[in-house]
Amino acid sequence: MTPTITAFERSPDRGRGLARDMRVRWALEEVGQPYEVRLLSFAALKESAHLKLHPFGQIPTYEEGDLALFESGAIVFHIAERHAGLLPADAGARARAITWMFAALNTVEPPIFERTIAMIVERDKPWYEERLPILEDRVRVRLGELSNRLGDAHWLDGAFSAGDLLMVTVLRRLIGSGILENYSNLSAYVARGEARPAYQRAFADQLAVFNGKPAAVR
Ligand code: GTB
Repeated sequence: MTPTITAFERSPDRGRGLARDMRVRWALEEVGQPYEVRLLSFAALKESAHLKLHPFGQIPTYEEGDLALFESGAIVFHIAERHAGLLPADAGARARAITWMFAALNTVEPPIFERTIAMIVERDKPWYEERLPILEDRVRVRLGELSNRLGDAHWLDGAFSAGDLLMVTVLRRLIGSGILENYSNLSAYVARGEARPAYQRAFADQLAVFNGKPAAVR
């Protein structure tokens, strides 16, 4: 059965692949699972039809027959569990890859997201100039730790996994910030993820939505 995901009809990132449908698209491309996309306006996110699928009125969602999921991490995990290619077969390696999925979403993404939100909604507040360096320091602490662990390795734990997929999408939020660029191994890690053919296809498809061009037929 072909799954359907939801994405922004008009992403505020202008097709830079920063919205969280990108990680789901990428996972589906990695495992070779075709999918359909239902595009939603901001108003439609908060309408009852969508709220039945997503209690918080957000994208992405994932529908496959009777199954409806929300939360990009849970969706990527579901895809990785049902298809080969995103989680190792060995039980220990699989548990470690899942650990990296949680680390990406629970430990690395929060300080990055907090910085982004502050830059969007607090820019005109009197505390902004004082608060931003504090938030950026928290990001640097996490990146330093992650950089130390990655070292010269290509991926976080052996072969590319769903943990890397999520971590790369989380770190991409910092491209151009001048922060990520201080960690050359992390910049190279992100570039390695972006160079994967599955990533390229997913990126082109979400960009085609923004450009109003039809997605490639495969
Ligand atoms: N924890 C949830 C998950 O991982 O699925 C969070 C989902 C989420 O934040 N969805 C956002 C959304 O639907 C889109 S991705 N927001 C609308 C709303 O809450 O009303 C977040 C996002 C949005 C835009 C950019 N951008 O333009 O750069 C980047 C990321």
